[in-house]
Amino acid sequence: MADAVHVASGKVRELYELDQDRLLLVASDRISTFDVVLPTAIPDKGRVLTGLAAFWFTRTRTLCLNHLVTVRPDGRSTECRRLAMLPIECVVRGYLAGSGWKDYLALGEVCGHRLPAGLRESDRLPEPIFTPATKAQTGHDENITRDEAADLVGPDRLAEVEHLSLELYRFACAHALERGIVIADTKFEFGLDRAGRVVLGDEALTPDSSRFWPADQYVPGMPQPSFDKQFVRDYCERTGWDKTPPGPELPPDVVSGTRARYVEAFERLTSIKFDDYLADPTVVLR
Ligand code: PZK
Repeated sequence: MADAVHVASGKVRELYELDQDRLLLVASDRISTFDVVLPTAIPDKGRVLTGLAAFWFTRTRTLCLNHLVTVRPDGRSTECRRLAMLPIECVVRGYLAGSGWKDYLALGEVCGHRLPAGLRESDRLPEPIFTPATKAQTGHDENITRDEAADLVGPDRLAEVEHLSLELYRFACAHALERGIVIADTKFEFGLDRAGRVVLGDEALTPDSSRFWPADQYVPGMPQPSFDKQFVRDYCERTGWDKTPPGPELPPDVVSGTRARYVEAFERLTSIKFDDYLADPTVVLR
């Protein structure tokens, strides 16, 4: 990392430039909840997310080009191809949660998708829907219509990333459900390579870029527990924290329980022991 120039910071990740063509994406162990990064880290969270994203990139190579070059021996750093990122977030929803549920309640539709009447919170949708959003500079991403998204990337590009997003989601959703995890929704970010081809970038199909729910506890008609962050949310609610920064420090049992949930998600989805990943992160690339 000696020669890497820092180019950007996300809430829990850092981005460095390696050379003209390659970036290094480093996932920290920081965790955010209710949009606030907490002062306490979850050991190995960054490694779980990095390994999981690399696993999905490897498994979906035949569906879609992606930016993955390799995962470094530290298990938390992804070398990737530099892309010209498209200015939209490609969200796919298979279930009605978050802003999708809010928009459905207020409008009866989500991003121009007319939905059946009488759906309940967390219900599975008849078909997964593509609901693009803008990358808000500050605060929260904002759902946009297909027309607004087409104005930002062009109608042909939009049709292409919509198709790819739906294919990726369908594949991952089926794989995860067989392993007891509902991927309620997820966000993809695409870019263009030098040849002008659409390439999947960022992290994909991780619990930070998706809503993961435990399938064995799925009960529509109410909000669902988060597969990974529920202990953290419950603890934060118990402390009476007002959800403005700074967030509370987490006690050791919440930290260890949350780490165990991340590791469980990794092992269920990849069928690889997390210790084997720690010993050699390239196990997810085969
Ligand atoms: C890129 N981000 C978001 C992620 C941050 C910021 N392959 C790529 N090529 C060019 N740009 C990006 C990527 C990727 N991935 C991703 N911003 C630019 C981001 C993590 C930390 F600070």
